[in-house]
Amino acid sequence: MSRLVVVSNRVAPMRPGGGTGAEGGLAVAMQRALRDRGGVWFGWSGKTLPSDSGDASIVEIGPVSYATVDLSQQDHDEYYTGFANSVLWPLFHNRIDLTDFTRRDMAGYLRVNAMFAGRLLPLLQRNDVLWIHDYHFIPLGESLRRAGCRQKMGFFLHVPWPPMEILLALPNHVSLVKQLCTYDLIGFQTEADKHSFLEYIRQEAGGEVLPSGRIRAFGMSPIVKSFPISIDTAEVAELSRRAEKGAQSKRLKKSLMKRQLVTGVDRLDYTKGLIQRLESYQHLLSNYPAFRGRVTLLQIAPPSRSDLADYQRIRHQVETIAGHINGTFAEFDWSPVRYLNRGFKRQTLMGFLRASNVGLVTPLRDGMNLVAKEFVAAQDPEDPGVLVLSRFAGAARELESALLVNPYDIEGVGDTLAKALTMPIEERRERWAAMFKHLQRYDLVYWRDTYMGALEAAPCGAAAA
Ligand code: ADQ
Repeated sequence: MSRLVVVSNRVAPMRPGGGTGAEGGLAVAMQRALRDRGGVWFGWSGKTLPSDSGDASIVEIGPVSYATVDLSQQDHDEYYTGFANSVLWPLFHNRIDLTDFTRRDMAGYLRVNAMFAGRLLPLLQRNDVLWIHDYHFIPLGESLRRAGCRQKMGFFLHVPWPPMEILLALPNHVSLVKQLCTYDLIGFQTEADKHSFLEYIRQEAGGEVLPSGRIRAFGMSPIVKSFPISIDTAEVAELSRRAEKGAQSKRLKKSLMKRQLVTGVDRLDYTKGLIQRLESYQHLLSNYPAFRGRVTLLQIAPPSRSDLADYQRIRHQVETIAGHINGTFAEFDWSPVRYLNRGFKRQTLMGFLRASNVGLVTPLRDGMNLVAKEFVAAQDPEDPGVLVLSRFAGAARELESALLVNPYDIEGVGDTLAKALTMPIEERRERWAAMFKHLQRYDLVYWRDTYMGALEAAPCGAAAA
C-alpha cells in the first residue's frame, strides 16, 4: 500500500496514541489512516516568527512523520489572515460584502503555497498519495507539479463552493479554478457544491463535464465528486453515554432545575448565524410566555481568528444581544442564556449534547456542520432531543428528519423552537432513528475510505488528459 501524505492548515497532536480528548474526530481519522499506511502529515506549526521561515521541523512517531513549517509575520498576514480568511472564507460563504481583496494578499497566498510546496517536496517518496485539505491550499497542487511532483494528488474542500455569480466577484477566479483542476480528484461536501463548480466549468471556463465524473478544462481532466464528511458515530454515542454519568453532565442537569435545555455549539464565526439564533430565541420568549423560566439556552462559542475585525465585531454583537436577552427576561433565579466562550473536552461536550432537549444548529452557510451530526449521535435513543437545523448547512442534505429552518426567518425559527420543545416522544424517536441510522452507515470511516478509494482509482496526472 502506498504511503499517505496529508496536508492541512494545522497538524494534529503528535503524541503516540495521544490526544487530549479535545481534538476533533477528523484528526483522529487522519491519524489512524496515517498510522495504518505510514506517511507524512504536513502543515503550519501555528507559530509566527518575525522573519522568514526555515525548513520543516519533523517529528517521527512510528511510521508517521509530522512536518510543520513556521510562517513569517508577513506570510501570516497576507496568506492566512489576508487571502485565506479575509477573501476565500467570506466569499465561499456567500459574504462578498466581507471580502477584502488586495493583490498583495493574493501574491502572499501564492508565495506561501509555493514555499510549502518547496518544503514538502523533499519529504515525498515516489509512490506516495497526497490528500490536501481545504481552501488554504488550493494552489499547492500546481506549485508541487511545477516543482516536479508526479505523485497522485487529491484535494478536499471543507467549506462550501460558491454559486458562479459569487465566485465571479473574485478578481483571480480563473487562475484559482485552474489551480484546482491540477488535482487528480477534487472533492466537495455536497452535490450542490459540486454542481456550482460544474456550472462554472461549463459556463465560464468553457470546459466539459464528461459522463465518467471527470471534467475537461484548462487542458486538464480531474475527477469531481462529492464526499459528505461525517463523524465517528459509534464513538460519539459511546462518549455521550459515558459522559452522562460524569460529574460535568450531572452538574449541568442539577443546575437546570428540570428546565428544558436548548444547546448551540459553534466557533464564534459570522457564518454560524449566532445573532439571528439569539433573536429567534428572543422571539420565543416574547411570543410564548409559557417558556419563560422553563427553558435555558446554552450557547458555547469559543473565539476563533480573533485578530480579524469582523470576528471582534461578531463577538461584541453576540455579547450585546445575549446580555440584552438576559436583561429583559431574567429572574433572580433564572437566566435565559448561558453564553460560554471556551472549548470543552470532547466527552464533556458530547455529554452536554445528550443532556439537551434541542440542538440549535442554524448557520447562514456551512460546508457540512459536524455539530449537527454529533448532536444526533449523542442522543439517548429512548428519549432523544430534537435537531433544529439550518437548510443552508451541508448536513441538511442528509439529515432530512431534522426540523429544517431558514435562519434568516427569525420568527419562523422561534416558532420551530416552540414546536421542538413540545414535540411528542413518538415523533422525536421516529425522527431521531432515521437520522441515526443514516449516520451509522455514513460515518467518518466511510467518508475517508470512499475518498481514498476514489483517489487511488483516479488516473494520475490530470494534466495528461
Ligand atoms: P467548522 O466551521 O469548525 O468546520 P464544524 O463542522 O461544526 O465547524 O466542526 C466543529 C468541530 O469542533 C465539531 O466537531 C465540534 O464538536 C468541535 N467544537 C466546537 N466547539 C467546541 C468547543 N467549545 N469545545 C470543543 N470542541 C468544540 C469546517 C467547516 C464545516 C465542516 C468541517 C469539517 O466550516 O462546514 O463541517 O470543517 O469538514
